[in-house]
Amino acid sequence: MQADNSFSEDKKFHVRRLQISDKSKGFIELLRQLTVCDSVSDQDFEKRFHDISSLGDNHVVGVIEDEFSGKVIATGSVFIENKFVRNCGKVGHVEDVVVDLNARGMQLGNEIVTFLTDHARSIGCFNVILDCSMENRSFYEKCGFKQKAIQMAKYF
Ligand code: 16G
Repeated sequence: MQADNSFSEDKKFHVRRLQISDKSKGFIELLRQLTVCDSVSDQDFEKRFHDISSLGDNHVVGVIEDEFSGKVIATGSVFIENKFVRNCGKVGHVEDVVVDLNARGMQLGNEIVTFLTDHARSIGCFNVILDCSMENRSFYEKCGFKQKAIQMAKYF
């Protein structure tokens, strides 16, 4: 069935790593659909991009670009934490997953989360964890996650 949006149902989207040019393709505006994300100067964006890139496979931001519109329509990241517990194991933290409102219903969120969890597994993580709103719980359950604990936060 055709999803209620402007994208073709049989179009295949692929996930790739974030590039500096994605700032001009709506990446910041997309993050704003998830939470507070003020405008970021080109200079600050490049600095943060290089901070993340310097961590190599330990911090990966994935994006899906709609090649027709040239816009970034989905994103998510995974940060790899090196631990002492579980035989000096590694944990993948999945963060900042968002799909553009006009691109929902095409499994793009699932593609992003699969990309991030596959990455974490491929570099030896024993698990991947994330925090989400109650309304997104069933989405993450469909992605194979199970509720384990409760989230606690202190904002500064
Ligand atoms: C969601 C995100 C989290 C993000 C938070 C932002 C996922 C899996 N979870 O919990 O990464 O940091 O929303 O909300 O994408 P906040 O700015 O109110 O903490």
